[in-house]
Amino acid sequence: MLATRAGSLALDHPVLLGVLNATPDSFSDGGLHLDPARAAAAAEAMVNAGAAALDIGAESTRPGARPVTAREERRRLLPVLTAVRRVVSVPLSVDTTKAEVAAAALDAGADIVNDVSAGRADRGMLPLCARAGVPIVLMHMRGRPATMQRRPAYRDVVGEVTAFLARRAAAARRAGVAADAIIVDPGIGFGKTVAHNLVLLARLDALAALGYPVLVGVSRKGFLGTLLGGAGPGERTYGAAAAVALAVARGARLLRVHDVAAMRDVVAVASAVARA
Ligand code: HH2
Repeated sequence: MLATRAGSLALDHPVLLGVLNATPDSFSDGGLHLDPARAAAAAEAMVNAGAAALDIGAESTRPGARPVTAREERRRLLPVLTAVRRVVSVPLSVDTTKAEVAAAALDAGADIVNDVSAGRADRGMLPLCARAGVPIVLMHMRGRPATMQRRPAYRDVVGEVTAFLARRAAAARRAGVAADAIIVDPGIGFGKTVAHNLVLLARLDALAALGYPVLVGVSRKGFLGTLLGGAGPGERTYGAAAAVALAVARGARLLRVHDVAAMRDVVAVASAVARA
């Protein structure tokens, strides 16, 4: 179970985290949800379609993305977050690597921090989550978004990613984050080749064995396009469905997705089979 200020997520069944990007440049939904009213409508639709929580970000982390300042990130994020908070009661996570942005988001009604740098980008992040008593997602990334896809190399990608997340979880606990407020994520697409992404998904059980709930984000990502012969982000839903189903079978507890209605059915069936 994951306790948040907006209620608990019972993670005995996998749940969906709907993605809402308040960015002009996200790779699949850039520009769609910068307007607070449109974002709020999209948030309501995702919750009605079965999202147990929503993840709101204002800085794209797609390969090659340029970093934005904390000021610009707050300027994009806060009106959207405030509008979404007014219309939905599910837990909201904020996708940011900056403690200043996370703190402002927590004040505006966010309940969870999703840090793709696992607390490395800003040393204030883990202490902030500890003080606020909010859960944090610790994700593995090799390098930074601007450069992470330049020749990613590992000797043993599953071992290295698992060891990294164990170290970051230990750092979070040293900073005062409760053990049951930690979520780990292999960071599909973050400094990884297609083969790395596939083996991480195939061996997700190794990550789950750390004992923290595992979050996986495959939705619309580039490795699906490669496997599907060059399909664009909007044509990757069935491919994502296969990856989500297998991730659920290997122990994923939170699935970060754009296409909530489709993935609700995928998760319902995959988790029923996994538990049979
Ligand atoms: N993927 C993206 C962004 N944030 N956070 C976690 N924990 N795990 C992920 O896999 C993950 C993430 C990238 O997807 P998206 O938000 O759709 O695109 P962009 O980074 O271009 O905004």
